[in-house]
Amino acid sequence: MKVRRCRENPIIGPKDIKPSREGFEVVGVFNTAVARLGDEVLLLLRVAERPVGGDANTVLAAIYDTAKGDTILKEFSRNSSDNDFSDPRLIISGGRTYLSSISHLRLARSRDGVHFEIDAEPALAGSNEYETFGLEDARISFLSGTYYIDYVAVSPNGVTTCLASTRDFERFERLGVIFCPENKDVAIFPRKINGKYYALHRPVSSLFATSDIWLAESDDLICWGNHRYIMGPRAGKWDELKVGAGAVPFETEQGWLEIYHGADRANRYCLGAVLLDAEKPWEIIARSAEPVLEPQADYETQGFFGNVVFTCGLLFEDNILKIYYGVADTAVCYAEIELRDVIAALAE
Ligand code: MAN
Repeated sequence: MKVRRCRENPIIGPKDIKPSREGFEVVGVFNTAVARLGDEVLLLLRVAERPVGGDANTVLAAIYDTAKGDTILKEFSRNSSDNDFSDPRLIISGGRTYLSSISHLRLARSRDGVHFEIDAEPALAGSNEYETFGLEDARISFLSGTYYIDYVAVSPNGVTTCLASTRDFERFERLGVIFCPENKDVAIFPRKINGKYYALHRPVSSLFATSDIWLAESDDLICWGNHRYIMGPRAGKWDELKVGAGAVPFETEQGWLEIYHGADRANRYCLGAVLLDAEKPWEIIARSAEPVLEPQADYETQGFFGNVVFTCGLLFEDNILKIYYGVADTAVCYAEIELRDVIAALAE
């Protein structure tokens, strides 16, 4: 696959982001949504932060407290056998799972799509019982004049997907939980198909340890039904462990093109392509045998959680996929791939 990685990659890193409050440090900025507004490219970045101040004995984590209406700190002892820090993303303590960082969504603007001005304050941050562990991995779908933002809301109640809307990226309206636990990687199609809204989503079955892509339909973007299984991992391949929707699907002459992510048993995340029928998006026309983008550059293989490329959005312009993607749960990168190369890969 001919991938043109931006020479300035990573285009946004933790050092470019002002922490949302004193005493916090930004540990990652990644998995960004993208939209066009006028002649600007807008990103809704996932910014992951943690409190400064842990030491050899103690790990600190931040949690949004609904009763206090503020973020509080929780301490975990490194010396307790009850605490497990083996996955850098998680803290398992007394049988309960916490996140090692708390994420919010931050707006960034650019005219050239590569150099961004980043807001000093969050656009959307934890503020209710579904968001106490943060907001993650937004996707933006532009539907009849309104930008719909779906994002992962994390709390002890589970990993849910919520919806918000905006027309100007200044005022946001929260529209509540649209997919209950455990469900993330929701990508809403950017137009109605035969009178219905459609979304790809990724429910997880803990009993069978499955993480597959499903399709749902809706009349109002809030209530989703008629769920259909679309596709799952493929044994022995780069997407053998789990798959999830990545970017918002876009239309080509051949059908809807979806750039999704897949992980293998070593938790190496790559991007692949799947082509869905234009009128019946539950029908797969073709799926790429090999990844279209895989962790190869240093900034993709090394970082907070290495060997990860992960997209929540791209711009499809002039027959080019302009992909914004998170690397190693650490930074934001940009790459371009010609549509014809993706179509060729689907035919292999
Ligand atoms: C996974 C990863 C993390 C994320 C949690 C909760 O462990 O994607 O980055 O924080 O899920 O969504």
